[in-house]
Amino acid sequence: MRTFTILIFSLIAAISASFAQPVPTVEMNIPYLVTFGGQSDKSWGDDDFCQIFFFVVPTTQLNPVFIRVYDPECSGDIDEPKGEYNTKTRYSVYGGKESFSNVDARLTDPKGNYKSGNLLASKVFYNETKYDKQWYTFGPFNPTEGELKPEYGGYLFKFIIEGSSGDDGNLYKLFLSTKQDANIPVEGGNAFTYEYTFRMWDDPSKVSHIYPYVDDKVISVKISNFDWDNDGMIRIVSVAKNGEKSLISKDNEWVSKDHKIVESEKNTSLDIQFIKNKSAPAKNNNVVIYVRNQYDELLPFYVIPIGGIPKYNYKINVTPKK
Ligand SMILES: [Ca+2]
Ligand SMILES: [Ca+2]
Ligand SMILES: [Ca+2]
Repeated sequence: MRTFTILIFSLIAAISASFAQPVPTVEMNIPYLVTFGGQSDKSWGDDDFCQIFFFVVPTTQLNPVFIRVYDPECSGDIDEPKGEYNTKTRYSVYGGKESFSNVDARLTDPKGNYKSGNLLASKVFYNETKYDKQWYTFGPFNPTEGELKPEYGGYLFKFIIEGSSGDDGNLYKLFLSTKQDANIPVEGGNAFTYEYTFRMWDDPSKVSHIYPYVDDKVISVKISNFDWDNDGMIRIVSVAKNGEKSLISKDNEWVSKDHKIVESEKNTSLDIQFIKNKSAPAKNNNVVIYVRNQYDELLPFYVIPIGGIPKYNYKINVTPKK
């Protein structure tokens, strides 16, 4: 009976293409995540040479899961060289108690005990051409090896990407899969981070999106971004905001701006849009972004936005005149 149940779950997962968990997703329209080697120049667009994602595996997932990385090495056409490719990138998977709960795991900078929890798998990639434009698979992981956090959707797996050495930019994508050798989404799965470092498209007509979740205690958000290279604008669309502009950074600088959150935006996601400069688009633009609430707590960015992609609702925004 148990085998039969597992089989049914697998079938459901296999046909649920709408629950895709590529990171970044198609909707986000972000070409690649990026992590630079540990001796890189920060002005190339990565402030700390480290990225942390949490994969969410619902408790209904009984079969093992895999974390797959596209183009894990740093060489070839996709990546960003400075001189010769000499960058090493370490990918590590953590689960168990404290892997998420430890506060150090949820900071903008890799400090303290951010590698908390049980190390489940780890591998360093250099410039091996056999992994160029290929997928590498971590796992299998039993869902219960993650840290159980029902309020975040199930078992959480921490995935740390660190540029251990070198000075080049490693571009890559991720996928939470039920299969070792294919990208088959986990039904009801998701992924989130507290700080994104990603590559923008060169094509000025392409708009990228990220979706911070605003819970019911948020009354204002502070959006911070690094090294945007003056490339157009960053704006917010939500149920109550129709393209409210945030501040944009120049080369190698951080800027922040506060935005008020209204009642109707609570328990929804914001759509932060990255719109390139049409006449002078920046090339190879890497950018870092995070969002804090009025308590200075970081907001999670879910790849599949909680409550869906927000649409501006004109009626909500009309405030009656006194
Ligand atoms: Ca180099
Ligand atoms: Ca790469
Ligand atoms: Ca940049």
